[in-house]
This record gives sequence, C-alpha cells and structure tokens, in this order.
Amino acid sequence: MIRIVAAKDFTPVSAVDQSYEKERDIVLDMINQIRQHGDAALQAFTRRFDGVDLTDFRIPQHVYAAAYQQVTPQFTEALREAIQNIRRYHEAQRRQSYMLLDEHGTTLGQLIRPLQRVGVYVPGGTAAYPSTVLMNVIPAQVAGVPEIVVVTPPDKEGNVHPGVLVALQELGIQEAYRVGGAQAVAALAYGTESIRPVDKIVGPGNIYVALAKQAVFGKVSIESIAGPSDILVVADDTADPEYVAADLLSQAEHGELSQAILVTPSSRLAEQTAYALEQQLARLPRQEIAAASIRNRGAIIITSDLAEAIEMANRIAPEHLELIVEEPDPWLARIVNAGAIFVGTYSTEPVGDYFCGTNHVLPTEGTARFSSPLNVDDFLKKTSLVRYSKTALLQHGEKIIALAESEGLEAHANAVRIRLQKEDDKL
Ligand code: HSO
Ligand code: ZN
Repeated sequence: MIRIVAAKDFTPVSAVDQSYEKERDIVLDMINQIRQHGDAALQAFTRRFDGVDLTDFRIPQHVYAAAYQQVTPQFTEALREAIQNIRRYHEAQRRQSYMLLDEHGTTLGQLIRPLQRVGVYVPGGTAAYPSTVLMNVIPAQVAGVPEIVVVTPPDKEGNVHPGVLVALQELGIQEAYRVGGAQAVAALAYGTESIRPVDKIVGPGNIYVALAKQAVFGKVSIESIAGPSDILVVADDTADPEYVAADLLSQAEHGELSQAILVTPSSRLAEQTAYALEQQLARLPRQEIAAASIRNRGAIIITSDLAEAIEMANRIAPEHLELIVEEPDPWLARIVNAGAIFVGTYSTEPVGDYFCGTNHVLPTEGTARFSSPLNVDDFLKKTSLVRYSKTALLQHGEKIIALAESEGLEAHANAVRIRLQKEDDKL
C-alpha cells in the first residue's frame, strides 16, 4: 500500500493544504472574548468545548496523590528515570554570561537571564502525553525559569489524564490549570482573574492551539508551531526491514497527516519493508490512523546510491532521521537538515521520544532547515552590558560624534560631546 517511487519521481506531500481562514477567525474572536471577559469567557469556552462547568480552574492538590493510584509502578519508575536522563542532557546546554575587559577599564558583557514566567500547553484527549510534559518543562527548569505554569484541557468530568498529573508532580509543578484550547493560550497571553499572564508559551496542540499561539506571538514569545510528526529512514542493504517498518509506523501512528518515508538505494530492502509494513500495520491498535498516514504521505524512495539518499534527506529536512547503514560516520557528516538523527540499528526513534534524554519537541514540516530542537536557550534571554570608562570615552568620543552626525542625529552627538567638553574644562 505504501508507494514505492524512484527518487526522480518523488514529490513531497505537504500537510498544510488549506489556509484555515475560518478557524483563524474563530480563534481571533476567542482571544478577544478572553481579553474582555477573562474568567467568565474561560468558563463559557470550557463548558462549550470540553463539556464541563468549572469555576475553579486550578488543579487541586489532592488529585495528584490519587493519580499515582491510577498509573502502574512501572510507569512511575520509568518516568523518574526518563526525568533524570532529560535533565542530564539539558544541563549540558546551560550557558554562561561573559565579560570582555579591555586595558582602558571598559567592560562589555552578555548577561544570561531566564525568562521569568513560562506557560506550557499540554494537549488532552488521545494526545495526552506525559512525555511531552517532561520535554517542555525540564529545559525551562534547567534554564532557571522561576515560574512555570501548565495548562491542559479537562475531560467531561473535569479530570486530567493521570499520567500527566504524575509527571507534573514528579517535576514539582505547583501551578497547573484545567483549561485547554485557544482559550487557554489567550488566558496565558493576556491573563484573566485567575491566571496571570506569562512571557512565553510552549507546547504542542491542535490547529486551534497552533493558530492561537501564532496570534498571540508578539504579546508573548512562542517556541514554534508544531506540525504533524515525521520520520525519514535512510537505510542500506544491511538494515533489517522489520525494524525499518516498525520505525516508520511508530511515527505514522501519531496522526493521519504524519509522514513516514524510507529512502534507500536497495530495492530489496524497499520491497521487504513494504511487506513488513503491511504485516505490522494489521496488528496495530491505531491501524486506521497509521494506515491513513502511510496512504496520505508515506513513501519508499529508491535512490541510485547513498549519496543521493542523503541529498534527499537534506532536501526533506525531516523531524527525525534514522541512519541505518553499514558505515554511518561519513554519511552523518553530510547531514545538514534534521531535527534529530538516530544512528544505527538500536537507535530506534522512540528511544528519543521517551527516554534517552534528547528533546522530542523537534522542528517538523521541513523547518529543520532553520530551527532546532526545544532546548534550554528557548527559556533564556540575553542582556547586553556596557561599562565604558572615562579613558575610553575620551579616546573614542570623536568617532562616535562623527558617526552620529553622519546620520543627522545631533542629540546623539551631543550626549557624547557634552561629556568631552566638560571633562576638557576640568583640566
Ligand atoms: N514523536 C513525537 C513525540 C511523542 N511521541 C510523544 C510519543 N509521545 C514528536 O516528536
Ligand atoms: Zn512519537
């Protein structure tokens, strides 16, 4: 069922086939409602979209303890170990402020400061992923963000996914609200009576959440707009087709618009992977979603050699790139566009989704050409520091005056000139 094509005949299928005008209008109106009516609007939207009437959005403390009873001890154990791994990986991303001193006693610096208040959107429904809580919260914590607030939609009873609650508790998140959708994004951006506004909103969500994040960008920062997940496997004859098929399906099951692609010079691997894919697909609980994804956007691309396969990968700029070839290192060096690279038979993509420590919030839809995995820098900002000395100003003042005058900005020139004159008078 998956299409097998020669590299020259491959045309990529985009996930974005419409402009979402209607949805955008709805979202803009919702944001206005939240800005005008605050909690009252939040309550009305929660009633309409989540089917539950809430007056208190804050997740009460007692539900966390109860959540541990609803997950398995293995889950909690695994989650704890994943937290440690993710923390260790992200701690290596910490940055230092720096200072440059010169002989005139001038100091120029770059100060690194964490954002003060960050909102994390955690999706609900079938996409309620405790792993996503870890991937968004931990880099913020490592950056030193003092206030991290989480929002997540409630179910019809007003409850939140127990795995998500356990994750929040394990990370020590104190401030979490049962609100979701565009209304939650609007509340985080503009604030309501019960939710104070944040400086940045991160986290995946449906199209309404994505459009809302886009709409509030500028008032607050956002990390990116998450598209459907994708994977591209570059493999040669040495790869096991059953492994390759399993890895393709691991991302295909995310959604009908997810993209799973194998690029290989081996037509034998292509045929065998297509066969294995059918076999495995038939046994998957989410086979409808995965099959639709394979039908919509899946492909096996046959190239003339590995060099062409790598070229193709760079052009597609996948979110996840698996490199399963006999000698990966020389090829690795030639990959320039990928969110995350998984090298070798045992680096199957879910290792990164859940456990090894790298972030699973990655650039999708070819945006790996210009953006990076979510990381500690996303939660830091820089401030420049200037400490000019008298000697330096006396030495360089005339140059600054000349530059200011060339721009016709006399007040700029004056700010320097007045100092030069006064210092001169003192002599
Ligand atoms: N592969 C997804 C993340 C995820 N997978 C969460 C499972 N849970 C985007 O990189
Ligand atoms: Zn995944």
